[in-house]
Amino acid sequence: MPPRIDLRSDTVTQPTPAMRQAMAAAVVGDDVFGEDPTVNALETLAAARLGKEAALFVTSGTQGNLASLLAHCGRGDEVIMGDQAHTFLYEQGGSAALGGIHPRTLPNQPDGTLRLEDIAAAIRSDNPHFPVSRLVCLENTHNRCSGACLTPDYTAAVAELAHRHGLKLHLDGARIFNAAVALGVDVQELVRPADSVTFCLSKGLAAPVGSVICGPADFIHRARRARKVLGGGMRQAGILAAAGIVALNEMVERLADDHAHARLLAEGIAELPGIRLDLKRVQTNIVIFALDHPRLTPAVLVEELRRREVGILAIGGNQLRAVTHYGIEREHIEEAVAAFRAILTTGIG
Ligand code: TLP
Repeated sequence: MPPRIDLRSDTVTQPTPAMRQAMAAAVVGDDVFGEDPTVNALETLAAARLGKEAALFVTSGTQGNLASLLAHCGRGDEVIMGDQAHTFLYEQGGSAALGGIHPRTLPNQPDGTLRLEDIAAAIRSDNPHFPVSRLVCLENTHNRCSGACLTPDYTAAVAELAHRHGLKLHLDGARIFNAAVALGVDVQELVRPADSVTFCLSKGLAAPVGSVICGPADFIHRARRARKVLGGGMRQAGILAAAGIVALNEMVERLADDHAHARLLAEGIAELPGIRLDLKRVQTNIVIFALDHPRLTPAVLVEELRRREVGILAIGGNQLRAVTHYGIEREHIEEAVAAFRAILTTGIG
């Protein structure tokens, strides 16, 4: 049973009633033949919304990033990315395992950026000893960096640097709409500099399944081939795409509520004994904090919260993560804060 107040991830959202209705009513066809009208409608909508030429519906964020990397890079090519990037840490090294793509990691700064000078220094010259630098990847918002937002200016500066050296820029925009809402900018501003972007329908936007890759038509053509070899050629996938259309049309503005709830949670626990949390770093729906408590380890805190029907994740070392999303209301956050307080203050003071 999942915990009643499930802050482990925004991937746990349930589809909305409007999504279930749209799914039941979806007109479908064989998408591998390009004949599913609902998938086609989602792809057209997503491309227009992000200001890109074309789009491709994929099964997951992981598949979207991998198909994008396979479409940009050949075997032995090098991709530059952050050492805290989801693609580096949490996607099984799929681009190396399946694509022979060589990852070059650079230190992610706490704000999710890579230093421009680090990127410039990592780009290889033409030398038979070296792999060919082909691609830079950024992540916005940055999951492992507390949901930090990359700005349009920063993204444009990285794109300019990459393009000047003949590299492309891919954006893992799993939560790009969280960044757009938090920064108060049109999502197109955030993705314009990038050659390709993957965003997720199944995180804060609450669709049950799926992500979308957006980019130029020739790139999407290659990504479509990559999706097929990865086993992602779905057939009557309009059932799923229908929920994605509702997600894009109805679920973006409400992300502001998730951000307000994350802030409420962060403010509620920041002063509790044993918690180390920098409130400035909470910009969107992700709260990452460290536990340094005389009596509790992260695993024990997770277990104690769970007994009080609150779910969070231990993410390595002494760090923990809580994520707000559709279905989590203010009262849930207040309950969660009370649970933290009861656990952390017992036997102290
Ligand atoms: N992130 C999940 C877990 O895999 C850690 C989560 O709970 O946050 N890019 C980013 C930035 C992500 O956060 C995720 C999922 C993905 C890609 C992959 O998406 P899926 O889970 O759809 O493959």
